[in-house]
Amino acid sequence: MERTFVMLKPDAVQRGLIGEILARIEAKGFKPVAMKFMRIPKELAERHYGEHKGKPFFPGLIEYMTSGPVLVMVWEGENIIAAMRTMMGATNPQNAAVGTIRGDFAQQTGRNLIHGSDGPESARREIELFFNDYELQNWSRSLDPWYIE
Ligand code: DAT
Ligand code: MG
Repeated sequence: MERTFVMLKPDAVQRGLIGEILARIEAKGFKPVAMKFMRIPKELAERHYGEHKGKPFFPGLIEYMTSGPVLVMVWEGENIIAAMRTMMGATNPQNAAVGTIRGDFAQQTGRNLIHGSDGPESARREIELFFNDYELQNWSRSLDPWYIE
């Protein structure tokens, strides 16, 4: 089963959208593997977004991501990396479809509420960056067969 790294960014926390967003992910049937409420140190934010270093929006992005607490998580499910990206919607909320998290709740790229890994490589890298092995729970739910045949 595939795993992905998800983060509710400082604006999601400040706006009181944690419950709303988690309800969507949970209702989909995805399984939580790890969760941590934390303030990201600058160096960690820079490593996480390393691919964007040097771009004009990078300093603002790091300032935003370190401006308050975030909820970092690992979730598990069928094809979950792509599925979470679909549920999140486009990076620019103005292009995000209605029914997606960014499409329903956000207006600007610089305040787009949520991060999700964009592929298996980045999922592995990001999970390792934020979590130790003992923080990742391998567990089974009695309802699992009602989500996955
Ligand atoms: P995503 O978060 O959808 O994976 P990304 O990896 O291209 O998008 O960019 C990471 C974050 O950086 C994005 O969520 C918000 C910020 N960002 C990207 N492009 C931006 C831009 N043109 N202006 C401002 N912020 C931007
Ligand atoms: Mg990305």
